Amino acid sequence: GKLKLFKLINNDLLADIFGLRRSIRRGNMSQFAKLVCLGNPLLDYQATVTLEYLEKYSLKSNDAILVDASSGDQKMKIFEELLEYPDVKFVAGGAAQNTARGAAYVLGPGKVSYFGSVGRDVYADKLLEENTKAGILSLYQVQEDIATGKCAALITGHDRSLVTDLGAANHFKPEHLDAHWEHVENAELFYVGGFHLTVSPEAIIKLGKHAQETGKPFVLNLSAPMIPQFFKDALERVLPYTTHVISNESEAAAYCESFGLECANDDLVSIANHIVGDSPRRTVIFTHGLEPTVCVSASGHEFFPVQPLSSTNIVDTNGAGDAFAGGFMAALTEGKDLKTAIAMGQWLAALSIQEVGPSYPATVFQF
Ligand code: 26A
Repeated sequence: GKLKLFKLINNDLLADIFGLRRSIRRGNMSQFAKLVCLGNPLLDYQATVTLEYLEKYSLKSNDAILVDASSGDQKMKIFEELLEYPDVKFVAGGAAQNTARGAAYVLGPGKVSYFGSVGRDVYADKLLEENTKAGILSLYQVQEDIATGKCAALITGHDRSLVTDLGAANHFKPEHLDAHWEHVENAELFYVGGFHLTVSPEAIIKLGKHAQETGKPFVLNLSAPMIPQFFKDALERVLPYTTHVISNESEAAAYCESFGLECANDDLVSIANHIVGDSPRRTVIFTHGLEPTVCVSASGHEFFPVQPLSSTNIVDTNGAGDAFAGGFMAALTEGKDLKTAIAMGQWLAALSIQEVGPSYPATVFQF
């Protein structure tokens, strides 16, 4: 297994990663992380289900939706039903938190911190433990009376349908950033999950303004089709602060429709150009499954082919996009160029796809 994983890594990239690791060993640890992330911390309930099960709740096989726990949404039953599944697994989730773990996996301890809101419960203990193991500094806001958020990751073949009850994650407040502002001031770059647009656009804008004033990179992931579809206004308020926007092809299509673009919804270059707008410094990166990654900025567009993973090596694709962003952010954090950042994103995504859930192999750097 490990040897196969190594084959995935091209030599330059390997040298690069070991180069990074060496610099970590030499470097002195600072109490502030270079990369600061913001998102919704969730615990994933992951299980393989049938298509009939998805149909019962009118779920699409590859999608992410929100449930409203307070309105008696039938889909809340999913969390109880999954407890009866023999293969149900509880894994750390939350899209931006997965990305933070991915970046820390490459960068080593002390380089990544993460803001989000959790409850005071065993779920939060588990998430904190996973973050700590990964070398992330967790800057959680803790809600005394609201449970930590959860996400049912319903796997069918290579697809995953994500059903989220945000819980405590929905109560993150910008004031929590103020309370830890020294971590923001000492950061060198930021990563924000688009999913957080459903929670606190104000918190995102607070970080975005700081990034803009100080000239630090500010990276936003579109996260899911529902973000451009149902949170268009919030997205429009946040986009001006972004230096990089990461998205996949289905989020791009949703953007195209939501913003009423004239181009076809699979014309990724035109859609990306619209997001770049008249910004001289914004880069848009569209992943496209096994198709080449598309990269667009004011200076033009480029395609970066993906090395396909054989279908037998695919365990599940839950978190693949988050892992791409993790590798990409690790490279940006180390000041690497765009080409290297995309290669590292593709590489970490391939590693994550071979693990259960949004996870990374434990032993890839050791024999
Ligand atoms: C606001 N919503 C719906 C969400 C999420 C989410 N993370 C933050 N906010 N819905 C699903 N996820 C996470 O996405 C990961 C896979 O990309 C899941 O927790 C899962 O780990």
